[in-house]
Formats: sequence, structure tokens, C-alpha cells
Amino acid sequence: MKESPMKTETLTAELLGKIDAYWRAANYLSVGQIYLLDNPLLKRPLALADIKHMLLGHWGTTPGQNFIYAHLNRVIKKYDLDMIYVSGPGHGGPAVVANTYLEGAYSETYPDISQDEQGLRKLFLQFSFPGGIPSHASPECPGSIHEGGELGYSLSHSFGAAFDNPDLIAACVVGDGEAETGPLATAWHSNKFLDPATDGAVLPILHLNGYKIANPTILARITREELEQLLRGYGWTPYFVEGHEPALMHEAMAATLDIAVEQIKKIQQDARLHGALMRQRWPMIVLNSPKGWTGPKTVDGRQVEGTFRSHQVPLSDPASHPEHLKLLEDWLKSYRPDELFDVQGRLKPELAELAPKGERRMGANPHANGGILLRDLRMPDFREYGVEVPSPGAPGIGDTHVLGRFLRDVAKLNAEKRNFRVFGPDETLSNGLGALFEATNRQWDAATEPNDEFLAPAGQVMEMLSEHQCEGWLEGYLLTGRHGLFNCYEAFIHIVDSMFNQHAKWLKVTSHLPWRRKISSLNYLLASHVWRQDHNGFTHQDPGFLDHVVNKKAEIVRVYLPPDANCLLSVMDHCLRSRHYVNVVIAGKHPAPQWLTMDAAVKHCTEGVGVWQWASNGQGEAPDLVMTCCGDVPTLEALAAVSILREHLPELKIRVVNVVDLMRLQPRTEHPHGLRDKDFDELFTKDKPVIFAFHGYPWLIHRLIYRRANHENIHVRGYKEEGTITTAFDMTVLNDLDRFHLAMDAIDRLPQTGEKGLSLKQKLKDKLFEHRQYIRRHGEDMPEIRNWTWGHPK
Ligand SMILES: Cc1ncc(C[n+]2csc(CCOP(=O)(O)OP(=O)(O)O)c2C)c(N)n1
Repeated sequence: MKESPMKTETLTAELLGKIDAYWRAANYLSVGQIYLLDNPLLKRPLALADIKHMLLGHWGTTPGQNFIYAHLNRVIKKYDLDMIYVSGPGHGGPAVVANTYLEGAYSETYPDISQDEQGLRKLFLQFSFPGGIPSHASPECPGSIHEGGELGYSLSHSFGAAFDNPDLIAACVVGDGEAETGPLATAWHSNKFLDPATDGAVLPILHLNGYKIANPTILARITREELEQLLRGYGWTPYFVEGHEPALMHEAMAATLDIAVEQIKKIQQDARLHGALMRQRWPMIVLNSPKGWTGPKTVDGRQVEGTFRSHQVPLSDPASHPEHLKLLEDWLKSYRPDELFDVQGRLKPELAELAPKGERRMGANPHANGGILLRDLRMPDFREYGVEVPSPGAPGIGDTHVLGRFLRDVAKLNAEKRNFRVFGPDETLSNGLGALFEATNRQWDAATEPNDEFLAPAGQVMEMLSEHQCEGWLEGYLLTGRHGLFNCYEAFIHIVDSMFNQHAKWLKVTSHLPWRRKISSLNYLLASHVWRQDHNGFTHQDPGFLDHVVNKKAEIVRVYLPPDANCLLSVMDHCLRSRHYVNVVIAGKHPAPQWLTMDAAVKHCTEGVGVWQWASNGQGEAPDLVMTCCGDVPTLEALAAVSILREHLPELKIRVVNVVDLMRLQPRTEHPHGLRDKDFDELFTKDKPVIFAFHGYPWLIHRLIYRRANHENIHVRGYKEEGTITTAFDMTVLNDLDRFHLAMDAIDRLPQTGEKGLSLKQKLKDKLFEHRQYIRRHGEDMPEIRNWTWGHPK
């Protein structure tokens, strides 16, 4: 490895020595966390009894991150920076724990982990230990907004944090292995979406330590020129800090960080004071240092430092290798702990003073506990955006188009506070939210051409054709105390399944950490859903995100399927006000009938599920059949089926139940929204047939209700993976969710309908035949389908 050419003597010999000592202290604490049960200050010779039985953790990335952290502390103090630390390879948890402990933030958060020998013992013991803390930059670690367990999202989270935070710098350590992931590879482009005037900055530090778990990294095995060109091609100005000689590396890192910070300040000043609009090349750092730096050089005759072998625990079994115990002791002592800590185990004051003070400490920065900064949105009254519904079935313009006007005004009302953004991969218009552009623009800091629309250097809509970036940016935005919404095609939200997982896990863990304040919910609006992919066909038809979401902890996930625009408004108003959930809302964008007046919609959405009396008959009597619907298209088909049944079999008593809040179906013991059994039985009866028309895969409903008394009688229709480019109604036919199938399903379960029922069934079969013939001839649905409206005989 070549040494960095940067030798500008930024540091005095004294400061260099102190920073090196601080780094050694962090390294010592990191090794201590991985190995030590006891004897934290090595006051007696290290014995096997001092070593943990299970050695867990990741050493390889840790010394590099400790090095970066120590140097960031210096520039925070020098320039009075408001900075957070995002650890891409968050498996280097010992580094963030060690550093937040050294700066005092850890002990403030967890007073029992005190700044003395006893505290050190506990700090070491708790790491990766039952009842203790995880081995990553986990939610338990103050200063973290990014656990980094699942690699790939550090840069997106950092940008999300920087948007609308003009004074913040997110220092983001990107693992060179992490950089091979899809999300990280696209995240470099985020610099085209950063407005130097109104946003903060992101300082990526590519941690080029050469290896992953068991392999070299790609970026370490291309030429330096290629790497530089790649990063320049992404629009960055890379500065290389390379080597392994600590004194030289300290100088090089300090000099480089000064340059980077000064460049960031210059770019911001040019934009803020002089109105410079040209996209700037932001600085970034490539830290090329050995993996497992300062750890054992060789173990059992094999090189460890500077290889993949240092990734986890370099000396993995001191119990059966007595010589490893000695190596470990030498390793710990190589940091000269007696120069770093006093006899009580407290970091020496001349080193402690290197850390920033108060909220400037990265472990105490309020942006990293965003709930502290979170303020309520200013909300317009959603009722004022409601549509008139003179009678059920009144025509609508497309539910998301109605919602768009409401979101436009949410954006407007919060524009000055700069705490609300809408994210989506190029689909805000296509999802029917075009009204937003009456109030704001898409933020775009790359070049523009005369025919472009709604692009501006600053705006509240963020669109990049990367679901990963939209998700990661939004998560970063929420984690730092702001509000937002992700609008996406339903099928392609699956692209971020795993990111959703990680965020839901974060929310679950943080909701049980009293010092972590609640953040705003992650809201998904899945428009352009499975049933109306008229242009696109099978590839775009997939409602499975719901199945995925309901796996997560009930206290975190909420799923709403508003049947019309007024319900959508009511649901979205609730979601935007809520905290610490993941809300999934599914809504249509095509013209569709409207069912409820605003007053009725508010009531219905508050209850989450209810009988639609106006569509039911036989009030006051036990029903023969419960027709249930959940989702806009299933609601339309279910009501059409009810009108067929009521016309031809008027003696049947049909109860119509609509479900907006999916989780009402689960038992109360499983989900806080779950209906009590008694209430469920009242709605769905204990013994009557229930036909359930559902938006998603039918088995999801069975999963939610399998413990309910009437489960045996609940027959669910939904999407069963039949699709193509065809008419809207034919999509329901292909999946047996159409009105004719639903009515036939009912007859099959109602033997009392006798001959009348059988003859209706034959008619319905004929209708389906007629439908197939008609669409193949005309390329559109039959007029009786297209023009059907609700208007039922009393
Ligand atoms: C998405 C994902 N895939 C795989 C892993 C398993 N994994 C953990 S660490 C690691 C190597 C990481 O290498 P790098 O980002 O360079 O970090 P460092 O070398 O600094 O530890 C891998 C593959 C993971 N955590 N996340």
C-alpha cells in the first residue's frame, strides 16, 4: 500500500500525539468489548477467566472507523460543525460504542455504564452478550440513525438526513464491500438532488480496507485511476488518504478533512450568499487503510492484519490456544492503556478534551434522535377536500387525484418549516398526485432543458428512479425528525421489502428505548395497484407487499384499504399525524364510484370496519349471507354482486361489511387494532356464509382470521396470480373476484336458494361467457359493466 502524499503538517506534534492516543483508547475499548469479561484495565495478568466464552463481533472495520471518528471530532471542534456519524459497515459496532463512551454521551444515556473501571467492565461485558447490546451500530447506540446490519443504505440515509437540514453534515462511512450493493451503487447519484442553499451536506468516506468477509472488494482491485474516474463520474471530488503508518495517516487525514470541510463550506456559501446555481462537485474521502489495522499481524503463521482474516475475531479461541491469550494481552497492551486511562478507569482529561462538547458530540447530536426535533405538521382540514356523494355510487375522478389536492396543501402549509417531502420513483404524476406541482417542484440539481417540467433546485417532491433511494432518503428524513410519504406502484414496492424490514425492526427496538423519542411514521401510498394495470399487464400486478408487511411486529404495522376518496382522505390525515408506525395505504387513481359522504367516511375509517347499512337488507334480522369487501375494486365488485343477488333473490338477507383497516381482522391479542372476538362474531356471525372480496392474495385473509369462530365459512376471493393486459373488469374475472363469480360463490353456499339460485347461477355463467366474447371483439368491457352504477331496489 502506498503512503499518502499528503504531508501538510496540519497537526502540531502535540495534537497528533493526542489524536493518536484517543484513537488507541477507542481501539482498546473495541478490543475490550469483543473479548473481556473482566480485568478491563489489565491491572493483573490476563487470564482465561477474563475472556468471554463466545467471542462475537467484527474487528476488521473497527480501527478504521475509530480513526475516522477521532478525526471527525477534531474538525467538529475546529469548525464548530453540526455533524452526525453514519456507519455503513455498522457491524463495526464496537467503534461507535467506544467513541460515544469516550465522549461521555454513552454514560449520559446509560448512567450505569459509568466513566470508571466498573463502567468499563459493564461496557465490555454487555457487548454481544445475553441481556446486553447487539454488535452493530444498533438503535441502542446513541448517535446512530443507521444500524448498518443490512449493508447498502448508509449513503441514502445520510442524504435523507441532510435534506432540509442546511447546517448539518452527515459523515458517512461507506464500506468498500457495502459499495458493491445495488442501493449503495445508485446512492452516489444522490448528489444531483442536494441543494447547497437549503440542504446540508453529506461527506462520504469510502472505507477502502480492501476486503469483505472472505473476499477482496472490487473497488480495491481496480486501479487507483479507475476508482478515481468512477467516483468523479458520479460527480464527486475524491481525496485519497492511504497508508498504514499512524503518524503519517493522522497528518494526511487531518489535512484532507480540512480541505473537505472547507470545500463544503465554500459550496454552501457560494449558493447561499452568491446564488451560485451550478451543480457543484462535493468532496469525498477514500480512506485506504489495512483491514484490522493495529490488530495481530499474524496468527498461527498466517497474516491477519490487512487481510480478510481480520474481519471478525482475529484470535477466536484462546481457550484451546493458550498462546492466543498472550497474543491478546500483547495486543491490548500495544495501545498502552495506562497512558490513556487513570487508575479509576477514566479517560485522561487531556484526551477527553479532544471530544466536542454537548450536542456537538456525535453521540449526543439531536438529529440522531430525531423525535426530539420532530414537530407536528400543519394540517389543512381534510374534510374540505372531500367529494360530494349525493348517493352511493356517485362518479369519482380517481381517489388519488382527490388526495393530491390535500397533499398539495400539506406541502404548502409546511413549506416554510421545510419538514415535509413526498418521495417516489418518477411516479408522482402517474400516481395521480399531480396537484402537488401547483405548490412545489421536484428537487433536481442536475442540468435542466427547456421542456422539463416541475424541476427546481429545491422542492418538496423527490423523484429518482430508484425505489431504494426513495426509501432510504425518506427513512433518513424521518429518522432525523421530519415527515414524509412514499408513493409507489404497488408491484414495485417489493423492491424495498428488505429496507422496510430493517426500518420496521428499527422502530420496534426504538419504541422500547425510553430515551429514543418517537419519530413520524413511514407512510406508503401504493397507487397504481394490481387491479388497474391496463397499460402494463402481468409484470405490474402484484399485491404481495401486504403479505410481507403483516409479518412485522403488530405494534408497528398498519394497513389501510380505503374504498373511496373520502375514506382515503380520512386515512391519510390519520397516517400523517401518526408516530412510529409503518402505514401502508392502497388506493386507486382511476375514475371510480364513490360510496360514502365525508361524515360517513370519517366514522367508517375511525371504526376501520363496519356494516354498510345502505347496501344491506333485512335490517334487524340475522343475515343469510355476509358480503365483505376490502379495497376499492373488490368493493365495487362486491356491491355489484349484492345488487345482482338482491334483484334476483330478493328474499335473501345480505349484510355488506367493508374493511378499511385490515388489521381489525386479527384477534385483539395479536394486533392492537384487532376486533374483539365478540365484535368480530357480531359482524361476521358465527355460522353464516361470508364471501370476502379482497384486494390482495386471498390467503392473507385466512392467515389473519384463522382463529375466528366463523373461519370455516369465510370464503375469500382475491388476486391469484392471473393477469395480463386486459380490461379492468376482466382482471377481476381472471381471478374469480368479479361480481358474477362472487354471486355464484354466494349461491353455492346458500342451498336455500334452491332452483331459483341454480337458474341465476346459470345466467351468471352465461354472462361470463358473454363477457369473454365481448372483450375479445371490442377490446373493452360490456356497456352493462362499464355503465353499472349502484342503485338498488329498496
Ligand atoms: C446486504 C448484506 N449482505 C451481506 C451481508 C453479510 N456481510 C456482513 S459484513 C460483510 C462484508 C462487508 O464488507 P465491507 O462493507 O467492506 O465492510 P468492512 O470490510 O469494513 O467490514 C458482509 C458481506 C450483510 N450484512 N448485508
